[in-house]
Amino acid sequence: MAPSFVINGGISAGGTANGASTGRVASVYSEVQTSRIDHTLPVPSVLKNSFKIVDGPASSAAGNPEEIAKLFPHLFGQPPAMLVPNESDSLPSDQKLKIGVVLSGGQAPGGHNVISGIFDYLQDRVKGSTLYGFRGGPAGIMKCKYVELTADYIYPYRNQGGFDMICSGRDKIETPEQFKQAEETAKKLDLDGLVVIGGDDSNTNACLLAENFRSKNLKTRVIGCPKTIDGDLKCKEVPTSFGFDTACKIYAEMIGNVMTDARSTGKYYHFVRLMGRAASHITLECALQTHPNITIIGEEVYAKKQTLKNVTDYMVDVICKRAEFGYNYGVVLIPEGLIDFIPEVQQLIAELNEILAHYVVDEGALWKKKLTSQSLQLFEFLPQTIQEQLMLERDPHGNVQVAKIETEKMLIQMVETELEKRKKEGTYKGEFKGQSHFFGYEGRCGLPTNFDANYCYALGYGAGVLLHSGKTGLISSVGNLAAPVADWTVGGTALTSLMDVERRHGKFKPVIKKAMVELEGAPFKKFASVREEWGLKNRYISPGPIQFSGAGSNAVNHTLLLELGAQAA
Ligand code: FBP
Repeated sequence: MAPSFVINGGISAGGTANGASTGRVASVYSEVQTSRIDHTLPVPSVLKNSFKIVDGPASSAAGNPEEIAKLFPHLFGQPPAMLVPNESDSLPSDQKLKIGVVLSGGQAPGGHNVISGIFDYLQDRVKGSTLYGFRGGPAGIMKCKYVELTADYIYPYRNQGGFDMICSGRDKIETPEQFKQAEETAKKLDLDGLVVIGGDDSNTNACLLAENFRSKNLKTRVIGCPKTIDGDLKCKEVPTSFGFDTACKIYAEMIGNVMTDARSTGKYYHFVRLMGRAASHITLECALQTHPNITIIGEEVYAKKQTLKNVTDYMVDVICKRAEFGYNYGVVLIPEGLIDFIPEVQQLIAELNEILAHYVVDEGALWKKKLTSQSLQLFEFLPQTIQEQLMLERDPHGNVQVAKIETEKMLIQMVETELEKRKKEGTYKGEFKGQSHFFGYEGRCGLPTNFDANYCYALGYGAGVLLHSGKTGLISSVGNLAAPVADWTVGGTALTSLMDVERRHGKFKPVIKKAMVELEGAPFKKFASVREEWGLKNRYISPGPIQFSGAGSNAVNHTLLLELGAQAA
């Protein structure tokens, strides 16, 4: 069925400026896509019947609570909320709500299901309500570009990957003028609530917006949803971010394939850089799923204060030992953010950030004089392509765009140089050919796994409940995820409780503390206990494509299971 559109702000959904619709048409879908649209999702049993909301104890912050309290005077200390079964519904059903939703930041499989969940909640429990989708990310809020989301409109996107239902963007609402624009939109649409589906930066922004609206006595409440394939937005109450499960399973399939390729030809070392920005969760999870010969975990490199030379030497040691066994092939996994974890490179990046924030970078390279001698030495040592990539414009949140830094190519060059040296010394007799890969965008818009499809729907449905109950400044939280969906818990966690302060663009700003790979955590420990064996022997696993029914279709990823204390299958 072709969707019926109600579009405002000048550009149609799916996005052309001339008003032509590029929205999805379910009639041209593949059989798998079609079967997924009509797939009925299981929901936590607490959502099926009557419930009430119970508040927990007052919350604090992840760090620097005094600073966070000053930055969020209206929200700091809010308790977590939990849905519990009740004899009758505790929320009014005769109220009509006007809710807005926005997708913010990078795509993550399942985003469309969050929107479906909010929509279905309003349809089921607050009939006559309206859901607006802000188009193109936070800029859609500021420019008041929105589409009214109807049942027909949402239908082709159910259980489908991508963010194209309303599209996303990386803009930030941060200046007083931008907050004013957001206020005007909230007033114009008479919004009761707004759901911000985003990562750590976007949820920080959601909290700032919630604080701002409350300080102005606006009725618009704001709820966040944990999105990012990177898996670094999590805490006890939010065990994982959506999209991580699907993205890792897609990359693991591809890694399994290159492993088989390596084994078949016996002549290549595949260097695979994996997305994940700062944190190495994706790399660690993919290693647990596939058993590569070499895996670098950025957080370990940082903790051990390793240099680029140390990392190269580790790789070369394994390659030399494998050559002695007659293996001149292998698979190496590298996290996207590795470069940012090496203390000497981190120092260089911090200095470059300050330079880029305060000075015009001149062609005469006078700016280089502002680098310390150690950083200048390192900068000059890096290949020119990497130098250029390090100087690229920061994203709107002040981060280096690690997706654009080709660390895998740099490491191949460094490994080659070291192997040549060892060959001359007579300590290496093998052959080395590196093949570089970057798996990132390939995993961000896949059809969501059963896990992500169910998780996102529950997150969206829960966000609807939180807004209906008048909550603001919370992040939708679904827990007990190792159990069957029926037993999942649903509630909200104070966004301020996830926050700390950090230096960005040369100033202190509130940020949601990124959850990095814990070296004392169960997933890393499991990996560390087996990596030596994987290095020398070939214990490759090829997980194959994501399944939606039958064997493995409901398998929860290793990271989540190990973190929850359950055994990975
Ligand atoms: P979010 O943090 O916004 O979810 O982004 C995830 C991510 O896929 C990172 O892994 C990657 O570094 C980045 O987006 C790439 O950004 P872009 O889509 O702007 O190239």
